Amino acid sequence: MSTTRLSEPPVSLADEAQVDLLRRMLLGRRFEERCAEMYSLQKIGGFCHLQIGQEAVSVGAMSTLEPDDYIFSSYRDHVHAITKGANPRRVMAELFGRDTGLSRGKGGSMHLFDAEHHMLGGHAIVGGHIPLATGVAFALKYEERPQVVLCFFGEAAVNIGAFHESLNMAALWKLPCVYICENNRYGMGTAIERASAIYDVAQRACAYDMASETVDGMDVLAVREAVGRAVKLARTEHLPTLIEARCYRFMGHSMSDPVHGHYRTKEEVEEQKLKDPIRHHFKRLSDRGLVDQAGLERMDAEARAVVDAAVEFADASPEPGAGALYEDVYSRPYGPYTLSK
Ligand SMILES: Cc1ncc(C[n+]2csc(CCOP(=O)(O)OP(=O)(O)O)c2C)c(N)n1
Ligand SMILES: [Mg+2]
Repeated sequence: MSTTRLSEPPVSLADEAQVDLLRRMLLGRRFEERCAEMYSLQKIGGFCHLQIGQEAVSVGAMSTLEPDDYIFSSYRDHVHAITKGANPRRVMAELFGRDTGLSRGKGGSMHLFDAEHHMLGGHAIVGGHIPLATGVAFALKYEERPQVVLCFFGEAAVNIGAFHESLNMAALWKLPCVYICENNRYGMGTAIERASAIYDVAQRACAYDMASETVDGMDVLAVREAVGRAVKLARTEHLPTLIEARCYRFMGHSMSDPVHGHYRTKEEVEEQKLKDPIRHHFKRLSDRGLVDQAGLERMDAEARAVVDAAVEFADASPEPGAGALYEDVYSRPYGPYTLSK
């Protein structure tokens, strides 16, 4: 039994769609930069984990999806939610704890949910959402639906028991789930080498005879191609895949952590910033004459305008009233959420 590299050909992408990947990463980056600013102004409370540096994973992976496919994310979820279609205004309002937020301000940064766009969280417990994603994949197959599930998590989650139980079931029952490990090398301040018996996360799939692939997570097109192959396998044959996207976060673990702390050097962070996925993709596109500096600046201005509007909307929104404490506590009266809805 060995780790398999999937053999489907790359998913081709029109030039305009390649430019769109740049646009989406830029929006994610600008959104997160404003989150950092708003956090320091105490507009955002609680925890706040930024994805700056890792945008190629969420944007590349989700570019392979149909709008009604499902995703799950960890607490580092802002860019995942926006890329899946959540309105940036409602995401920012959720971070501000306002009534107009995605979950009416009750979830906050780590628990972004958007049922309309099939974004099923935002989960703060490391690895806790992996069985949930597996369960949704089971439901999709059981209900003979064509959708697939993408489940994003960090590399620290692969040492959690639920990860192994989920991959075993997904392989055994042939479930349409793509497990995407965003391996940014650190779980808080602990390097993977200090926490894991093996560092090659994709190898874990061998134990379940599951297809797997390691991909450069700083390259949006490489991510798109790898996830595209896995999504096709899930959709057509109901087969799961484990993807390891090797990436790097440029910020600290959360807003309460310094950028490099004692666990990594300034030099390491600076060296990784040279691989900035946005700069890398822009260079590729400009070398091909698809975008020039002026085009990039226009796109940037658009992204900043969306984020400005999101902040303005959130700031002007009311806080939830006291009565909200008693609302949305129980699910609908006819029993659990059903995908058939
Ligand atoms: C079960 C559980 N244990 C510990 C924590 C505390 N914790 C929060 S984030 C984190 C690190 C997770 O790292 P990783 O999975 O690599 O994701 P990243 O933060 O790098 O995106 C830990 C240990 C938690 N939230 N849940
Ligand atoms: Mg990590």
